[in-house]
Amino acid sequence: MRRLLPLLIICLAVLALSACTENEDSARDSGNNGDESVETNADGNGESEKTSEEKESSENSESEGNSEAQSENDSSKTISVQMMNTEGREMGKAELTQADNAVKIDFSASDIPPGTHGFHIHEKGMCEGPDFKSAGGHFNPTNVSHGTESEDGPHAGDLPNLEVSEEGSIKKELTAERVTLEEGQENSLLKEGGTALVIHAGADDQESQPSGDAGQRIACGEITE
Ligand SMILES: [Cu+2]
Repeated sequence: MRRLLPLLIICLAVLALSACTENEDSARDSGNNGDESVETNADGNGESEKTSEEKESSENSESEGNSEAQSENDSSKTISVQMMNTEGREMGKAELTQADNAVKIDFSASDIPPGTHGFHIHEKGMCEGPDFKSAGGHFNPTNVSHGTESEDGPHAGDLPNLEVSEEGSIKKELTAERVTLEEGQENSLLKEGGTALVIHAGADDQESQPSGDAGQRIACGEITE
């Protein structure tokens, strides 16, 4: 037994050494794994940082968009409309501004036959002479009857007649109470394609359908941005 004892000790020492080496290796492995997992976390953090930056920038652009939309709906906005006669010559103009729940129309024109003329907002912002039929019918988003004398009326685009002087000129301020310049509204004059101001040869009786028996269109102006 005494002879075997040193051998046993050597064997035990070798076993212990090899066990230590294994532990060190495994410790190193686990250390590497640890490093990898740290890297992964770092990447993950980086991505999440980018995402939050993207969120911030998209929030900023959204808020910019809102402020633009607000400025578009600014009540101080004025739309200028040039009125053309059947020969394509400018004979008047209108300045449209947003009032509380209406649109104020500051209108002036010359070179019109004296007398009473029908005056309406038509549904398309396109004035192609000489008949101006391109402007379509009256602006009528709620699909009701024409004229203030109609039970089921008037159209949003119906306006009072124009009284033109012997000199063939007119200057008038009126309020269109059933329309708006605010975009996105059903009754907006600035809807897609716009709308148009139209003057007729005769008076509007505010009763006949669909347009007051006002006769031919003698002038037209596009209401667009
Ligand atoms: Cu008309």
